[in-house]
Amino acid sequence: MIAYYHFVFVTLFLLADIIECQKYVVSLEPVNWYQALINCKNAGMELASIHSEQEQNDLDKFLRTNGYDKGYWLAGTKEGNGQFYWATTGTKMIYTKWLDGQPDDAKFDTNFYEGEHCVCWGFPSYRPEPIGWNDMTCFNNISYICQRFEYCFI
Ligand SMILES: *[C@@H]1O[C@H](CO)[C@@H](O)[C@H](O)[C@H]1NC(C)=O
Ligand SMILES: [Ca+2]
Repeated sequence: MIAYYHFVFVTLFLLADIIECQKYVVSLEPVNWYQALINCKNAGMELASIHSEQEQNDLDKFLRTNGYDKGYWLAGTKEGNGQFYWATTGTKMIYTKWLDGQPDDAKFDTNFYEGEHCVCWGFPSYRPEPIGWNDMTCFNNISYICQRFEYCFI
């Protein structure tokens, strides 16, 4: 009997594929981009970044199935030369999913005409949320998405 149970356990283990998968958590507490970066870290996670169409679609699916419909900070920001990169991974932004007309580096009186240097998912004030990214003033207070890799079975 002991040998039999052992066999069952080993078989299940070998049949299960263990993969890395992304876990997302949304915070609806409105904070600026810098605070979002810190809050995710304090939660043992990272502000979300998107590196492929697959990740874009996964995150979109996550937001829709959980009923989220707002703008959210992502980890994208700009270097001095205007090149966008992901602050959490330090990597240049290669895959992008900008909304039509974005990034527009819009200059308003509310950002002291300094433009928009941080990246968010959609527009915080639009319903329904368009699918894509927008550059926004880093000091705007909006919701944000944290992510973490976890192991999961498929
Ligand atoms: C963001 O929230 C902080 C703290 O409540 C506030 O001091 C700040 O003025 C807000 N920033 C903007 C751009 O509304
Ligand atoms: Ca913009």
